Amino acid sequence: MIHHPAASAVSRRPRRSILVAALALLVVGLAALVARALREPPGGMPSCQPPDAPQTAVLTRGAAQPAPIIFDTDFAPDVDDVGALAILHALADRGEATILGVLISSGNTYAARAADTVNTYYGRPDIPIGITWQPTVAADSPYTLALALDFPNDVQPGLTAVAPNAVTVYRQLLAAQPDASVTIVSVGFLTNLRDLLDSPPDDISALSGLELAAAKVARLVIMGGHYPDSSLLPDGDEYNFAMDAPATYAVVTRWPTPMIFSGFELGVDIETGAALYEQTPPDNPVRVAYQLYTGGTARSSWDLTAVDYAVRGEGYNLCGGGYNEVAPNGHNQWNRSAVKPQAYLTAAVPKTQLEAHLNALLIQPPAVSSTLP
Ligand SMILES: [Ca+2]
Repeated sequence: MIHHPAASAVSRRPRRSILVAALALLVVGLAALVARALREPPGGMPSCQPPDAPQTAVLTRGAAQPAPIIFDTDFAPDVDDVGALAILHALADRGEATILGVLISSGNTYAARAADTVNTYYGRPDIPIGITWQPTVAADSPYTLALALDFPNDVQPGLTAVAPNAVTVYRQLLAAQPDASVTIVSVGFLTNLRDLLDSPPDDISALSGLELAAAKVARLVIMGGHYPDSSLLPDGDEYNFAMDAPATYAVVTRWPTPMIFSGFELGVDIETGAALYEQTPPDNPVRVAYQLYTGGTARSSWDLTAVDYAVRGEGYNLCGGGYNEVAPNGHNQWNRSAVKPQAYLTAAVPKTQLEAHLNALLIQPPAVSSTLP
């Protein structure tokens, strides 16, 4: 458990007069009220302020069914990325999502092939996959090698770039979609999205990356940060936001369409994956990844909650009335001094209910399984 820091000590002064003391108390009280109005204190007052009706309409305007999803993932350091991709396929099998592409934000050599293994297992072997060619985070993994080499996939082997450049794939995918239609779910580093924003017009599109995002992306759902304040975490560091902090800062401050954040605190105690070992076959690559990562237990569901919200939207509260203020070091804080088209998520139902729902998606057999010739 993470505990918020103790309330700061109130300094004591010699009593000059009751009037001075009363005035001081009044000033301190007013200052505290102003501070509380501008930003939520750690562990403090009502943490979730629902967005008003116009903001809610903006934040959910891209929630069409089935949701066209681009999945941006580090797919190496932790296993919840594999679970998130698995439930995205399960939701696609239920007719609730369309998977446009998978983009890898880590430099892990086998991540692209491992992701293609999961896509192939679920009968979608031709989903476009891109990977950053200039990774900030190399990212070792206990499972990508096994998923890449022991299962069917058709991403070419190699020790350098094994898949197209993520920025190129992003530009191709977005240029081909209707305006204001795409939901991007980012569950890793914001490296690719920063590089997309920085991309110039090219043969794919006459629009810059920033213009493409503004035109095509309805919503960006990000697993990253801690809400209402990352100072609740050790050193204020949430992994996804801290590992490529300049990219985090660039994306969260410059992204041109609505953003919804799923924070560390939402997924940490929603533990899923143990059902894979008993209720799915040994040749399920998702089960193998969880086994290799956890040794046979469950794992927190940070990335799964982001996908689940992006596709279904049910079971989560939107908390708005402000914006996500990110520092250049990746620390974040919900700031109520201005309202932007942004929100963070909290659970609207008991977390055990979300756990059961996510586990059911994880063990759902592929609707159509395909193997390579
Ligand atoms: Ca991740």
